[in-house]
Amino acid sequence: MRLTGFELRRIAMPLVTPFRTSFGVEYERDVLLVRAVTPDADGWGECVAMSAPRYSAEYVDGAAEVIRRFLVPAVAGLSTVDAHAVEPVFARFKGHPMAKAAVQTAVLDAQLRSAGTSLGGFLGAVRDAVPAGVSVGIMDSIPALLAAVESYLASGYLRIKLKIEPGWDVAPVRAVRERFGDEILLQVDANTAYTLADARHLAGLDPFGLLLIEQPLAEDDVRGHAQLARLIRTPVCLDESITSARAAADAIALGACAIVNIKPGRVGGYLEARRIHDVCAAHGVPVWAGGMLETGLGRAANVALAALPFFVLPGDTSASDRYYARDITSPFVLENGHVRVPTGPGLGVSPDIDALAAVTTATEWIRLQ
Ligand code: NPG
Repeated sequence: MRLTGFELRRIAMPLVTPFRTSFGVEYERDVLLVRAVTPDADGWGECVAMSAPRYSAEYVDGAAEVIRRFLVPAVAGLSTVDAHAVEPVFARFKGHPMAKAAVQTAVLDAQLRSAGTSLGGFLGAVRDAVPAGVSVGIMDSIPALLAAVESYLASGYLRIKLKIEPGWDVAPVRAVRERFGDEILLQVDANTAYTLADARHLAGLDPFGLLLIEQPLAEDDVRGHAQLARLIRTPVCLDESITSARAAADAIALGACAIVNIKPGRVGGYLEARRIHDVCAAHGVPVWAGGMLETGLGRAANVALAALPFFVLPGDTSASDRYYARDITSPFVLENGHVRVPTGPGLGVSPDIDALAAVTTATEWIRLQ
């Protein structure tokens, strides 16, 4: 494939409600979109870095800089470009998986649109719809939380994930169980907010039959997670710590996780995400698809990934209206608690020109030839 150039487009997407996690509150999603332009097709990649480096070391302005300064020139040096070819040239630059994933996904989308192949087909999807979970932010009060959970359950979400932090953990979980019963699929996500010294406190979640506790300890505390896993009954799931297929294999070997969250942005793209799926499947470790408040473009790709065989738990693959009143693509909607896997070429969805224009704050064109 020959590339004409890349467009970097910044968009500002207002969230329908503020989203609070243990690392901060988001009111608006600041998204960097990468468009790979070829004579045959355009491909899109969504960079999931946030405005500030609070989930991981990456942030949007930094990702844009890495893309224009290092990644695009690396692609320009290739004689033929495809998603596999960019991996080794990107590997020469340390870190920045979200920036790499955005460019690689744009290239992959262009390649698949030219070939008429869907991303799901390319990755090995085996389902035409995936079960949808929803992530519920930290709230100001238990009544506000219960009202939010009630409305998500009424919309049909099949699994609830509660964001937790010290001071907002056992009580909200207890309240949700008391109100909605033991049958609902319930899990929690700490985004690294605890230390191993909190093990006894976290064991207080044991009676509530949670599916999992996600990333209670620091990103680099894999051994701590292995120790914690022996002290609590709730299965430990890793997110931030799983930065590659090798990291997944190591964490599994250490007994640090019983379940893995896969986010392509965190691991450098969909090819590595697929490898993590395969490593986990080989070890019998279930996986599920994470989310990072993606627009329809990123969501389409996540939903395709979530249709792989070993994604056995519902993902953070919510409907578009969980986050956005108006998405930039045709919206993903819930159908019996499921989201349909796109079947068209590439991502299978394209941005609506008017919707995209309405949220664009900056564009930059980088010509390759
Ligand atoms: O449904 O897209 C979604 C968001 C799910 O809670 C969610 N994402 O830690 O997993 C996470 C969290 C997140 C959001 C992380 C934004 C980083 C940025």
